[in-house]
Amino acid sequence: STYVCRIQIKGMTCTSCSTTVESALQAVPGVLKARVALATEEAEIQYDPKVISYNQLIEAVQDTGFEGILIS
Ligand code: 9UX
Repeated sequence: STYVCRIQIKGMTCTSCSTTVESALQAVPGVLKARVALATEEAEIQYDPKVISYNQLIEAVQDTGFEGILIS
């Protein structure tokens, strides 16, 4: 089974920023799909909760240098 979560991302100012975060999330084991929208400052991530937790997803966002906040 898979879960979907959203993470608010602060500090992105250009599409290169959002692509950086999106690519980083897509490379994380357990992530099936990740989209990052610059306009809404949100990531939507489909993931396998047996492999990764949403706290670890937020950490993956923080590792790119942007601030990630769980919203749902
Ligand atoms: Mo361009 Mo986004 O330097 O930080 S990648 S603004």
